[in-house]
Amino acid sequence: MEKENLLHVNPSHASLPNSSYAVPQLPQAKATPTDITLPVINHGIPEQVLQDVVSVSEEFFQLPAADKAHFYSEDTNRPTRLFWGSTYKNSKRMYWMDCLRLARTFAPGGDSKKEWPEKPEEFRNVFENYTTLMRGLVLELLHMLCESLGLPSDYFDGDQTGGDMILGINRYPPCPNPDVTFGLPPHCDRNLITLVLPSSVPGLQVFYKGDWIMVKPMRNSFVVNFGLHLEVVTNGILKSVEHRVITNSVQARMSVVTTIHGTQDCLIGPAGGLLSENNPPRYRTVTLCDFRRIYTKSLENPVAALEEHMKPFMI
Ligand SMILES: O=C(O)CCC(=O)C(=O)O
Repeated sequence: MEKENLLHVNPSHASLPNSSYAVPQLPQAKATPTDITLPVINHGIPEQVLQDVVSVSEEFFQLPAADKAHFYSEDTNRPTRLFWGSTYKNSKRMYWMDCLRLARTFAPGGDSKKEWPEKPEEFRNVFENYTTLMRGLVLELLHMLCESLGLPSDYFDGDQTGGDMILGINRYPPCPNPDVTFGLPPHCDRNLITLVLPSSVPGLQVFYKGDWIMVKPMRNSFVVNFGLHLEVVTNGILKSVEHRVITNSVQARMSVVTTIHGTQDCLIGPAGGLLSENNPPRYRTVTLCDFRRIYTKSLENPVAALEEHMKPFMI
């Protein structure tokens, strides 16, 4: 697989259809651990905004390689970068995807936009508007989750959500051999919560009760994945869902993934309000920075089940 080839590939998947969705029903979060993926519908983000996000993203990938080459980097510390074939530094395997990663800071005085692509012309404005709206939506969702769990609704306001918002604009070109090639391998998101804006081409699968279930793309909706940070804070009530992306040989697929992060030094541990004699803490409290370092290190060991990587944090 040539880097140059993937950087040249033109997307061919259908544009996002237009319609709206209904409100998510939270599971009985208080009662039992929950491992599901939620769709968010009636989210209030105008359809035109979503269409603009999809079209400028497609246009970006269609640019000549020379316009994209300087974004290409394998340095995982670079907040805005274009890469292909792998998400994990230590992985020896390559995957059938291109990704443009964008960081947006909401810290006073921060201006991450200046690092973003200037082409297509509308790119920066479209994503500045989108990330602002997405922050509002995510905070609202977190408030709802907290109410459903019996936590103060502002539990995640502040440093728990104070890190950069990281977007992954993923493009999976048609793959000549989908039977042996993943778009993305099975993984759990490490951050607090993720909202995926999928295209109409299926490909995202979640692991549920021993089977890989295809997530049916819903028009103008977001798929919500709970991250490991949320799993720890909820003491395992909201489990991070293992998911992967499969490829197909006919149509390119795109997804725009919004991830919410805490500040590096924020503490991740079970929320006191969820603990009791019958529900003692299942996870240790660590800084986000340590959580990421230890979890990433653990991924270097080839073990069977993903949940093994959470062992260093389990009590
Ligand atoms: O492409 C998708 O639908 C999901 C992508 C994903 O899981 C990720 O970027 O971590």
